[in-house]
Amino acid sequence: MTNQQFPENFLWGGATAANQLEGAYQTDGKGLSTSDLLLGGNVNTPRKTTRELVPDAFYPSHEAIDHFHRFKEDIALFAEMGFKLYRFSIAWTRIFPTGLETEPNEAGLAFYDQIIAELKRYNIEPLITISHFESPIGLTKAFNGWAARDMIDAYVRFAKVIINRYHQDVKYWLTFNEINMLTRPMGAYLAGGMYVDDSDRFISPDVDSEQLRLQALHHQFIASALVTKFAHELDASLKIGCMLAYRMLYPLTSKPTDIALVQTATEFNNFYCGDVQVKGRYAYFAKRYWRDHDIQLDIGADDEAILAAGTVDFYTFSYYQSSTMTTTGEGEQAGGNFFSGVKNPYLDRSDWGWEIDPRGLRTALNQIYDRYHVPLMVVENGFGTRDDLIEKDGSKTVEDTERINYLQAHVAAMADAIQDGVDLIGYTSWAPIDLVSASTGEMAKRYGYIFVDKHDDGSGTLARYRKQSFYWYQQVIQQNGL
Ligand code: BGP
Repeated sequence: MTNQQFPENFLWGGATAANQLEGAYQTDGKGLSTSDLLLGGNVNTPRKTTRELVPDAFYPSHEAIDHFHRFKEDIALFAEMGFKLYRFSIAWTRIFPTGLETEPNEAGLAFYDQIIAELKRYNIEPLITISHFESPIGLTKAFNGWAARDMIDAYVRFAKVIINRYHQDVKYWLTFNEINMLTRPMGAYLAGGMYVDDSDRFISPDVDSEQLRLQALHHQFIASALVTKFAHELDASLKIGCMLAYRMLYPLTSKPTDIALVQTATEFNNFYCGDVQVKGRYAYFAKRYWRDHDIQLDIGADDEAILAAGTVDFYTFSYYQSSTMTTTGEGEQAGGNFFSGVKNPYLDRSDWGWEIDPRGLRTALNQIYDRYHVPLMVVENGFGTRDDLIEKDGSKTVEDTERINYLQAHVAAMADAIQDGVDLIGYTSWAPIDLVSASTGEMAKRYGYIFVDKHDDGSGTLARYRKQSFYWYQQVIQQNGL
């Protein structure tokens, strides 16, 4: 029986990022990336950045879940669930170890040749994120990452190499993961590759000014537009997308200043980036924002034309939660990845304080589609929780009912949005397999349909086990919906 709520060729799948699952951080000539210098943390202890490797320190990305050596097993499991689409990222430092080389590292490319060949074997469409929170530390050292315009050339060089190599097998590309992370202080290191020493949750007021972040973001916009144009000229069938952490916002009260706060934050955290990438120009409110915040952007003479010539074909975003804001000083702080707010009295929360709001996904899909009218994909959505491996019917599994409930409600919200008229073409949940958490560095915060025997102290056999959600998702895909 097929479900008519989702289009026939709907792209169901999962999403990962190289630094959170591959491991093998120095294999085959790979250089160090910003994520390789990020220490482990947990829900109470923030991750710290380091400038050089610290002996005996724990860096979760160094081994991660060793997907580098186990990708065949992992992709076979994705295929068993019936994936149509798999979103993954290419580690920049496997291809250009310091970012400054002029020729790519063939061994690094050979690894992704194998990944793509394996996906093709199972008829799984690849969706590649060109840059997912891990620029070469060589570029941070050379010019403080995206703070410098030089970063554009380095990125374009990298992107051209991989697009040239893979465009015959890879139709869908995303230029930057959660590009709007740079509208928030926490984005400086993860998204911007800029130094933030002795920082708490990657924020250091000395070096992390909004001026610097918005300038870095401008450089990413230019880089993204140049690569989008290059890809379109190379092969007109390629589809290049943007990727944002969509911030679905609610006012805590009906006070007009709360409503206004939500409006301006919606504009700045979402549309500031979306408009540049989809419409090819800064939004009308940008100038006012720069004036009010004393931001002077260095914008090149050709930049306007570059942005206009490099607009994306589709819009993708991550959605985990909504957040609630107020000017009243009321409300307790809620949890969240990079976009938290105050606690919403009507919502439940995960153990990490992330609010569960499937209805917000339907609203977000409508807000985005109404503004841009391009095809949409939800490329991250999932429930991070602790999982217990149990013995059932002679094999090991996890009874992850909470995760199934969360995902089921979000799939239903997508079905509703499609009925509303939204052109939603795909869904890749985060993450199909347990991996290292980006914000806390934990393994204990698990998202997968597949349990990986790996723990926060680095121990574990790395064996993979199917959770109950594995069978649930397999059925969803088989039925093309719930
Ligand atoms: C997004 C990132 C992902 C991923 C996810 C979940 O912001 O794009 O890399 O990690 O959040 O967050 P976390 O891992 O912190 O739970």
